[in-house]
Amino acid sequence: MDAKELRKYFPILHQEVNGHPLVYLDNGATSQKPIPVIEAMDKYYREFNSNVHRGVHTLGNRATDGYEGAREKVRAFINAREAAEIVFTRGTTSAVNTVAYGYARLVLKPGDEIVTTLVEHHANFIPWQQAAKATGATFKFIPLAEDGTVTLEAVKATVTDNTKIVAIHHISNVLGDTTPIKEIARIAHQHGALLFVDGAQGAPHKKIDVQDLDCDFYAFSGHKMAGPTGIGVLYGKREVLEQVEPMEFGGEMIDYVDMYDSTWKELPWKFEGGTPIIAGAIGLGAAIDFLEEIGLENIERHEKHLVKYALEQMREIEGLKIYGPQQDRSSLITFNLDTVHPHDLATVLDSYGIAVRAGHHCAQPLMRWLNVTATARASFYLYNTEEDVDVLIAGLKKTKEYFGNVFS
Ligand code: 7TS
Repeated sequence: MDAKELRKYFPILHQEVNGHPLVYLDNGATSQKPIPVIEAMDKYYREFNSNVHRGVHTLGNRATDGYEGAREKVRAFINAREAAEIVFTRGTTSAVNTVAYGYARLVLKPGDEIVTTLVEHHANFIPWQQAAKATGATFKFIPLAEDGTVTLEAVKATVTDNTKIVAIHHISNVLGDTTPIKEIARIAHQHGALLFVDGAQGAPHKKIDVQDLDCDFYAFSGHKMAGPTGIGVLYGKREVLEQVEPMEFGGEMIDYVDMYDSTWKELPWKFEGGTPIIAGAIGLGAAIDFLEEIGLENIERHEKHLVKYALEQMREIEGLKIYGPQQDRSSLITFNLDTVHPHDLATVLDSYGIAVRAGHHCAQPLMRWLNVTATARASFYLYNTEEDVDVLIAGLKKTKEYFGNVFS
């Protein structure tokens, strides 16, 4: 895999920001889009824009084929058993809410438990917290190891026969750790609980096989994996999704509507009320083709190399603190530099054309656990290079020098 070669497909990368070539290291927030994705959506709007599942006219059929074809691409991408197990959502956030509202809030009762961790992104935290509050269920946390990772011993010690849902990240957007999903699924299932996996930082960076992982749900967002914003995926095992009620009612999702009651379409359409995200799904399908052409294994290897390359140099910078596991990290590095506020750090880096994220990363409970208010984060994707890392390191050194001079 040649990252430099791949950059050709991403027009946005070829620009200057503040007089410097753009170094985009905010892929954890959203990734850039390659030409085939932009063109697939453009083609839909120019050539066969139409609503889906409705008519018999030619454009409508082409749009339906494009939309349902994308669902099949997602199915193959994560090796789901059938396309009916792939629900299109707006993103990870709406996928979690679909299950929190359509299942947790309807079936949980006092005494039941939802088990999660303090590492979760708010998207995989607040919907469960509020479902627990609404139902009287207990909201429980798996204790973290010193470096913030989740050990199987801790999972075993937390999950009980009262646990109904375990909700956990696959890869953390702050710590970059990978949780042992397959083993956690085994523990959850031994206790009769369902496992919901937040794969927002998993699916873009790693080959996912939901049958092998044996999770009950797996959620991810198109925009973090070279696809467009506004489209995401809720995977669920058929027998589990059958038990989830739709939370959006209206057109497209019904079977039969009577004066005082209605019935729903079969899976997955009962969850896709209203005109669906047609262009988004087509764009996501093109993104999947693009990623598969490169190979998820190659992408993962490339990113791990960049993280290792960056970590080696970052460890040399005095006063730079890195959060999360020191080994076995996925595609991102979260850090703080001396007492420089991460927003100031990100602002100085931006003046050199380097885009990193600063803030609480939608993980306030984790920030509190880490005893910080905010951090900076550099997150990589397939088009980042060693040169990008070199520019980041030089930027960090200049920032240190700048603030050192200001404060001394
Ligand atoms: N879960 C994780 C682990 C995430 O990293 C994010 C977004 C979400 C859920 C929510 O995804 P959405 O597409 O529904 O918004 N993470 C980030 C981030 O780290 N910086 O900006 C968004």
